[in-house]
Amino acid sequence: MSNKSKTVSLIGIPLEEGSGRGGCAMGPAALRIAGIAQALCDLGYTVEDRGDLRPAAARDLPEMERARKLDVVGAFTRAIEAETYKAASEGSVPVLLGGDHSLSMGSVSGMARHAQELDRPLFVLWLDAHSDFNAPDTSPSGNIHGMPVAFFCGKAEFAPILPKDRPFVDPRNVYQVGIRSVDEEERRLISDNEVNVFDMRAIDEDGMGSIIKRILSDVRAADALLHVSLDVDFLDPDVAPGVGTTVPGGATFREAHLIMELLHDSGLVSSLDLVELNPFLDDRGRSARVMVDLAASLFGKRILDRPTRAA
Ligand code: 6HN
Ligand code: MN
Ligand code: MN
Ligand code: MN
Repeated sequence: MSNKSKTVSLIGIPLEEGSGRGGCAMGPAALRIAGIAQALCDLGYTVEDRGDLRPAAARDLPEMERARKLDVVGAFTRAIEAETYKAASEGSVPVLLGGDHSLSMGSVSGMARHAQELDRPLFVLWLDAHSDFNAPDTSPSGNIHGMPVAFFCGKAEFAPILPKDRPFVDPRNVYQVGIRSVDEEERRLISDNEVNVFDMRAIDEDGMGSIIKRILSDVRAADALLHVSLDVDFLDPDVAPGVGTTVPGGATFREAHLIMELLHDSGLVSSLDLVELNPFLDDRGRSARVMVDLAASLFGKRILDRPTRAA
């Protein structure tokens, strides 16, 4: 992504039905007001804002008690999968402006389809307080934003949302960083499926830089595309309070920026989700601005120029 002649496609996802509360639907507007387009423009990219997706609820998808608002989330998943796939196929970097985390069911699935066509694997870097690996039958809440990773790995049973021939992501190619809240059943699922989890203790012990460099060398060795999914609650609530599922003990401002700086230098990132921002809970736009600033670092904003080293 160090090629500054690249096009970035902003795709607004005013989706909050996966989160069980109101507010995330205002996320795309807040990220735009916080200056996401200008920040990327200033770095030399061609920025194309594709507006907001607003699909009608899918009538073929039933309301499931353990997967609330499946008709809305499923309709979004279909629209997001198609739009993300299209933007990536056209050679641009899709940036999803969320919207709750159920949007990643679509964005990651769309990137998996794109990667399959290139005959390359898709790796996912999941920056979150939560593993989001519940299935309808394990979820304590029934909120689909706790299930996207299980969905795109083909491990969660829903009514059929995407066509059967769509590829899943290998859970062993999913790297989760920042984790500090995992439900009882979910704990067993992530370990049975061999998801790579770096919890907050691992970060405390080994340091963020060395963990991210290890992950990036795996991605490079596999010649994979890398999708990055950034949940606001990855950050410590003191840094970013504008989210419905705050968990204490999260990443610091600098830890998060270091990840983005290393990701940029790696040149490996193909696509990005900015999710779970709830402007109704934010403190005068602070969390929206932090998310935009992190995106800018991922796209090449830096403190000082330095010789690029292999990550
Ligand atoms: N997120 N594990 C909890 C649940 O309801 O499944 C919380 C999920 C949070 C989801 O923050 O994107
Ligand atoms: Mn760059
Ligand atoms: Mn999440
Ligand atoms: Mn979360």
